[in-house]
Parts: sequence; C-alpha cells; structure tokens
Amino acid sequence: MTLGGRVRRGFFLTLEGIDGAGKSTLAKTAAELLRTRYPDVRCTREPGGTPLGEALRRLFLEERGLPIGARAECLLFSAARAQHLEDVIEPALEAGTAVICDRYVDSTLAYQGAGRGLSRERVEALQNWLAPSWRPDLSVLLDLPVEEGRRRGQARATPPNRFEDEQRTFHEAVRKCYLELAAAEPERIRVLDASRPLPEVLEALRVVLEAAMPEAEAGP
Ligand code: T5A
Repeated sequence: MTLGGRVRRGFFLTLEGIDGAGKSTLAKTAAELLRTRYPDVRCTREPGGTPLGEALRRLFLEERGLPIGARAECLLFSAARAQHLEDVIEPALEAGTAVICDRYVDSTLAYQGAGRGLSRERVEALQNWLAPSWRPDLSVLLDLPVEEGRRRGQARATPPNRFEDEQRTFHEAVRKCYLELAAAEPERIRVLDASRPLPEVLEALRVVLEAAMPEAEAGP
C-alpha cells in the first residue's frame, strides 16, 4: 500500500464516534494490542498532534465564545490535519510504526458535513486534496445513543466544548452520518456498540483489531 506515492509499512487505526463515545479510553487498549505486532505505536489525536494542531484544539475547545463559521471551521480542522499528516502520520507509517489517531477524516465528514450542513462532496474533495491516500487500514466507530454520550460527557470535570454545547439534532445528524459512512465502507469502518459495559467493548475491539492486522511475516 502506498501513502503519497511512497511505500507504507505501518498500520493506521482511527477511532471515531460522537462526543463521549469512549475513544480515548479505547486508545490505550488498542495501543497494547498493536504493540504485540508493532514494537512502536504512536498515539495521537485530532485536532492536535502538532504545535499547530494543539493550538487550534485550544481555540476550538476552550474559546467557546469566538465566532467560527462552518466553512472556516472545516478549513481549520483540515489545516491542522495537513500539518499532522506531514509531520507525524506519514513519517510514522513510512517508518513502520503503528499509528492510532483519536478522530480523523470521518470526524470532518460527520461534524462539518452532516452536523454543520456543509456539502458532503466539498468536504470530501477537500480531504482528498490534503490527504490523497488518507484511508486508514481500520477505523473503529464507537456507536452509542446521543443521550448516553452526553451523560458520559457531563460526568467529566471539564466544561463542555463548542460541539458538546450543540443541540441534540446536531449530534443525531453526526451519529447518522457516521453510520452511513460505515455502511458505505464496511471493510474499513467497523462499528462497535459502545453502550455495552467497557470490558465487552474492549473485547470487541480486540476481535476486530486482530482480524484487521496483517499476518506477521514468517521468519527466515
Ligand atoms: N471535531 C474534531 C470536528 O468537529 N471535526 C473534526 O474534524 C475533528 C477532528 C474534539 C471535538 O472536535 C470535533 C469533535 C469533538 O467535539 P475532544 O475533546 O477530542 O474534542 O472530544 P471527544 O473526541 O469527543 O473526546 P471525549 O473525551 O469527549 O470523548 P471520548 O474520547 O470518546 O470518550 P472517553 O474515552 O473520554 O470516555 C468518556 C467517559 O465515558 C466513560 C469513560 O470512562 C469516560 O468517563 N466510558 C464508559 N462508561 C461506560 N461504559 C463504557 N463502555 C465506557 N467507555 C467509556
């Protein structure tokens, strides 16, 4: 498989879902599982992963009063991603590292496309331009009802971010879009029922990850 025309040797896993679905919780277990096959595992997140990405993250999540229109929002997430790909994701995959990314392109399709109501074709075209070979080897979609995600988010000490503040209809549109993306690409996007108890979700993650990881190469 190639990435930007170069040989790609690592394994690229992305975690997706509505706010509070359990992505950060699962990232730790995913790293332990991947480490059995890949000695180096890089955990990263979007927005974030680079100084630019972390600066934009603070802007999005902490500056709740700052007006940001839907198109600007989409471009800013995409700018952070372009930097993240160039500085972190592509070099790591080329070096044979497994990369786990908490949110990626599907988040932009779901939140800025379906949530904000931007044209799906335009959002997709932008993603294809900035990351021509952007498809992860595996994307795990943690699906759960919006109300449950909200409940889990409210249990945290941190104040809600600009997205968590959105109406229920916004989050329902995001969830629906995620499920449509998964239905369109069932090989890449595996849906886990994240409303189940955590040990069950972790076991389901183990099963899909082991099935998706390439066979270990036979020794000499
Ligand atoms: N965004 C991002 C866009 O709009 N466009 C984009 O392109 C991108 C990249 C990022 C925001 O930016 C938006 C989407 C987001 O709103 P964030 O803080 O990274 O902000 O938001 P989240 O990714 O949603 O992070 P959260 O921490 O809110 O959610 P997680 O990581 O999904 O959930 P997690 O693991 O922190 O778990 C939440 C709570 O639930 C518990 C955990 O212990 C924790 O307390 N939990 C469970 N409880 C019961 N049963 C289970 N199975 C559980 N799993 C976890």
